[in-house]
Amino acid sequence: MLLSRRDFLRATTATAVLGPTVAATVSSCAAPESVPAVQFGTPLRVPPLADSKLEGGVRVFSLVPQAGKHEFIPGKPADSMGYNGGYLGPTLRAARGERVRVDVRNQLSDATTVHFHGMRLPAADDGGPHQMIDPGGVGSPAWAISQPAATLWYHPHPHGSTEKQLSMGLTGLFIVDEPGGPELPHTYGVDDVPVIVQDRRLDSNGQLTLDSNGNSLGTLGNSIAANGVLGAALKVTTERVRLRLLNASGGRWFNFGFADGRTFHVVASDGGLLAAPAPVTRVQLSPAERAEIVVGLAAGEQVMLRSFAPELGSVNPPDAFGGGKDFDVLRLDAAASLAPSPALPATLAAIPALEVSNAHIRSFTLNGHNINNHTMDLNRVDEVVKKGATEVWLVDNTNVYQHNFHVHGVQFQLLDVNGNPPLAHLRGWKDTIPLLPRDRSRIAIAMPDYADIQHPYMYHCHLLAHEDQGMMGQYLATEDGTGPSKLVMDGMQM
Ligand SMILES: [Cu+2]
Repeated sequence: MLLSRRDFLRATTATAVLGPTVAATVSSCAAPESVPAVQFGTPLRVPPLADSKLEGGVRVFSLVPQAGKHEFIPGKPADSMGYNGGYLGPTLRAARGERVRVDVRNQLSDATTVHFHGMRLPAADDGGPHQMIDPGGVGSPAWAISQPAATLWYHPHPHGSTEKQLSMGLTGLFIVDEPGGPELPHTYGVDDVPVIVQDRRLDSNGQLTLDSNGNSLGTLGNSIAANGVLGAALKVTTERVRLRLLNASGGRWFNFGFADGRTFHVVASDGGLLAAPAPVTRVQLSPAERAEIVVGLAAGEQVMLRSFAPELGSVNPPDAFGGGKDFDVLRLDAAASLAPSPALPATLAAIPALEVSNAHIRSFTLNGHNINNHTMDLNRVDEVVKKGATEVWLVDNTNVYQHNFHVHGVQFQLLDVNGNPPLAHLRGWKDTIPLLPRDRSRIAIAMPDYADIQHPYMYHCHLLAHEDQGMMGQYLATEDGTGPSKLVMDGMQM
């Protein structure tokens, strides 16, 4: 399989045309002269837990997307966007079985949506590109939480400008709790700490910029932020700390580990706890993927959470495609004495394998920046599934560089990658899978429990530039698995 002409042009733009010197800065960490070297030691900011109120048994949250300012570089406030503040958003938190509603009041000057990534919920409440909220407008998605404890997240999904809105800071976490789970560190902000990792492209004035510089992956940042902080440090006061890692970058992949090579344990994937803690020295996350890890520290030590050059298969040249670079992310500073932590449980959760012997099988080919040779059409229904059914989707990346694949409204199980069983930390519930060059992966999906003949769910590459370019399709979940090939437009704000 050869590069398509378009991919070839993108690839050569990043290298041959610009020449090696410029190409090196496309994905360089140290680069532009404009961004000062980062000193680690700034306290990690922990997103506040969102306030909520109970209204007739419904837990109600309020999110206000708004423009603001955020200092990545001290003394140089950047124009930014956030929820209920200038950058990022509060952490929403609710338990399995609860009914929730999120009141969204859009104070941006652009239309937006709030998509609940990884949540099982009705398509009309999913916050995809059909649920646009105009400037000054209000949205009130509501649903019952019906899934296991997990680190989910929320972000905008306006078709064609998702990369821009996320890059400005519109990102937050939604933690689902489930009573009676295994004993893991769970004190928010103390030994259970969210870490939203993003590469940001900053200019010499500390302003956020979008500049793909011809790069096929979209904008690759020259700075690495943890919860919006460059050079962040976390004071650790317990023997073990749980980090909820989210790769909220537009196109960059991270390959997390510790500078001293220590072993740590992955305890949860995108959609919840693993069956058992998986000991690793690296965990690679493509954009939108999450991993919860537990790492042990000794009193008084410092250790750096680092992203090592990601393993991107045959991608070449690696720099132009987001590889080839190490980044320091977050320094862990252990206190002189540490409070005891519970031992890691031997087992975490039951994850029964989805029964796939009679499953309907669909194929999705990622070819260039399209899926099955279609780019996104907001009016076209690409697939119709039966609500509650189990299906097997075969996802085939024919490109010579990486993509990933996210399905809205569901969690799924990765069955195999090129015929091989997935790595241990990818064997739990997932909503986004990485696809290295030429990867063919099979996933078993428990389809949504909600039928709706009008409102579709999305599936797409979560590299935001690709998504914006239309590397996305739509599926309806209906009572009997049949439905129209065009959407019935009913009250949609397009
Ligand atoms: Cu892609």
